[in-house]
Parts: sequence; structure tokens; C-alpha cells
Amino acid sequence: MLCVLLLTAVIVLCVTFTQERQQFISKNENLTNEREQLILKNTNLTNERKQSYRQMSVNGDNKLTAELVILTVEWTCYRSSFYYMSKENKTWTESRRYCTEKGADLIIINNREEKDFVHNTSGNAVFYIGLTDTDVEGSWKWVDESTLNSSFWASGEPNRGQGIVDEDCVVTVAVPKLPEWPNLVGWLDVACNDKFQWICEKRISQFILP
Ligand SMILES: [Ca+2]
Ligand SMILES: [Ca+2]
Repeated sequence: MLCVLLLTAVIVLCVTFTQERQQFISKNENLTNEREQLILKNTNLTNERKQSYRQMSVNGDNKLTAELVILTVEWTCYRSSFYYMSKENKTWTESRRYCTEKGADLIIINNREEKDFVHNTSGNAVFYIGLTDTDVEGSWKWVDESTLNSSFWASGEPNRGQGIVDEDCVVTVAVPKLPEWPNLVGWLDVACNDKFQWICEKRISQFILP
């Protein structure tokens, strides 16, 4: 009798185990299928992404890529902007046109940190910045139409050309150019038709993302 009971128990355990094993195998199969589907989906997405990059290059519609390529050459990144410091000289209007053609504009110096960055990278050069009072004499405005909040005029500037010439544009000087004026460091108003080097700025937020 005991033997029969034991045999029954063994059979029941065996059946239960076999069922569980079967369930486990089938669950494993499902997971393998799901995994394969996910791999396939991932491959499809990667292909789609590659395709869209390829399309961007083929269409010539890759403004962002083109801009980034331009900016990696000759432009410097500092905080949230890219800067271009020219080697040649142009008038203020010509300088500005150079920047706008690159999707940028003449630099707007928003704060002391940006002023220090320009000062430390200028060397002996004199650069045009995006500040002018061409519209209303004495009312200085940045190229984005914002008014001047933090100013870093050189001592005695703006001096409006000492009343002799109209000086509606602004340059930044890091190293005194004239030994007799050793303090002439900072911003100077100058005649817009004089030719100087210039700095373009493109804010990272200005990029057109695809
Ligand atoms: Ca700025
Ligand atoms: Ca001046």
C-alpha cells in the first residue's frame, strides 16, 4: 500500500515538474522571440537614421551639418557661443555682412565674462563689435536691437571723435595702441568706414535643428 502511495506521489511530482518545465521552455521561447523582434526593430531604426542622414547630404538640405563643418574651422567655442575672429580688415557694415552671411552676426558682449574672453583672446588686434548708435546719436544699441546694459568703454570714450568726426561704431582694444594713452583699453567709438578686424558670434541656440 505504501509503495502504491509513494509511486503515485512520484508520478504526480513528475507530471508537475514536466508541466513547469514545459511552461518554462515556452516562456523562454517567447522571450527569445521578443528579443529577436527588438533586435530587428533596432536594426530598422538604425537603417532609417542612416537613410535620413544620407538623404540630408544628398538633398543639400543639411544646413546644420554644413554650419557645423564651417564652425569647426577657424571658429572658437566659448560657453554658449561660437566666435570668429577675422584676420583681415573691413568697414563695420562689411564686417557685419560677413557674419550674417555665415548665419551669425557681429558679437554682442552680454557680460563681464564674455568681455574678458574677448580681451584675453584679442592680442594686439582691434576688433569691431556689434554695437552702434547710427540710428539715434548717443543711444547705443546691439545688432539684435537690444540696448546697452553692461558697458566696458575705455577711459574717455565714447568721445564722438572729439566732435571732429562722426563715430557711430565700436571697436574693442585689449592692448593699448598708443604709448601716450596707456589706459586706452576697452571699447572705443570709431568712424564706421574705418577698417578693422571684427568678431562674429553665433549662439548655440541659433542653430536650426533638424
Ligand atoms: Ca554674446
Ligand atoms: Ca572715439
